[in-house]
Amino acid sequence: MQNTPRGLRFQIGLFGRRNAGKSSLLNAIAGQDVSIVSPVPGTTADPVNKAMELPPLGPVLFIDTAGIDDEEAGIGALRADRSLKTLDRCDAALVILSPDRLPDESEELLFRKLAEKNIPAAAVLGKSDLAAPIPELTAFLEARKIPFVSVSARTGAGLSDLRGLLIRLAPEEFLASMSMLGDLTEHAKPVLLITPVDKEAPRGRMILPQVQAIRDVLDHSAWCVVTQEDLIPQVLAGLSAPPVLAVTDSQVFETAAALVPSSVPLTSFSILLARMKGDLTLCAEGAAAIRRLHEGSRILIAEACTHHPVSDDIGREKIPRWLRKKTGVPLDFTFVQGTDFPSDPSGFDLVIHCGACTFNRRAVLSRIHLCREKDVPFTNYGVCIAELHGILERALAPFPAALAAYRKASGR
Ligand SMILES: Nc1nc2c(ncn2[C@@H]2O[C@H](COP(=O)(O)OP(=O)(O)OP(=O)(O)O)[C@@H](O)[C@H]2O)c(=O)[nH]1
Ligand code: SF4
Ligand SMILES: [Mg+2]
Repeated sequence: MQNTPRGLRFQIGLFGRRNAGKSSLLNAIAGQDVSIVSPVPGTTADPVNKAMELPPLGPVLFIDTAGIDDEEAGIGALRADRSLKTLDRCDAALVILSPDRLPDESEELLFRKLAEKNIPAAAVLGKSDLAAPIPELTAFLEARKIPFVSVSARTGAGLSDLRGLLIRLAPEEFLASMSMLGDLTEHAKPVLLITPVDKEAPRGRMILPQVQAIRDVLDHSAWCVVTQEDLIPQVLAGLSAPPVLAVTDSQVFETAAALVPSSVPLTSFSILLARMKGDLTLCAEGAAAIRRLHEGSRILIAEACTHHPVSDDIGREKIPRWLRKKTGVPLDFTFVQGTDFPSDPSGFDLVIHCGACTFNRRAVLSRIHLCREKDVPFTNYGVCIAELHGILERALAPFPAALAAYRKASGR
């Protein structure tokens, strides 16, 4: 992910007066000393970039800047000016404020510029270990609809709220920028798509994930062959080179795994959707928690829409049945739909979420974040079913980070 081009990273500027604690905040988020910190105002003279992976959001770039209040004739004013110019490459801005006073002129100007440029912004009330925010300040921010969090870079308090806030600030283009499988294709090379046409398949058409996959292959100037599972050997024999990737419907994964050579990366449509909609690495890590379930473990099964359960419903019946079979013990299930997702999922041993086709990625990431902050493993139907059928390891092969997280969480 360190190789992600800068343009595909969510770029977040850290702004504020000198000594506000901008560099300390960056170091606290990064968990390492990236930017120099000192009690001397004006320590950061030039913008400092730090690219990192911020789960569950993905690749981000923080830009630490010089204080906007530096009025020292010449160099100081130039630094402040350069900080404001940094705004032009920010997708979002965090303004680090002192909690014990109202914003001064330089900070008000900054908020005005952010609004003019339409840059999503939030306030970070820093050094919360030293002072609580005064009511006038919170009223000022609420009146301007500027979201805020209290954070201490020294103790780490509030960093988790800050990560949640960044999910809310992230632009839609960034959240929706992940392609379904384009990054796994190669120019002019084939991809094999395996789609059974059984009685559950809709008559006369393909389902959306299959159509999306074909479109994505075409968008990336690759090509694909679509087949049912029984013709895999003939299709492979007819290709002059092996496919760079094979994607199968989960229902026939075992057959596909037996027929597609192990040298060809094989995954499922639902794994690709889990990656596109949420965070595959965290879902894979979460699925490893299935092995740790014990008698009476509490499992939350959450669906994003409020459809009426059908007979042998996947969420209400199939997954609970497979989980009981796998663990061999009675388990305690709770089912929620729509907006009933708990604001505090602590107490659950595992959360299994549906594919969330009615949600955008931001909503899924917010739920993942909520669980992560409470140390509750989170996975989704597709990844959970792959684990229950013993195929997750192979299906994760094209995603080394997710595979490594899964193996580590499984104690292997
Ligand atoms: N107690 C406490 N001190 C903090 C915190 N954050 C920063 N500081 C202190 O505040 C001072 C300034 O911190 P910096 O992170 O260098 O501030 P900055 O905004 O980057 O400052 P410039 O680079 O000079 O603009 C240092 O002495 C830090 O140790 C915090 O959360 N709590
Ligand atoms: S995957 Fe879509 S249709 Fe299925 S339960 Fe979730 S939101 Fe509803
Ligand atoms: Mg600094």
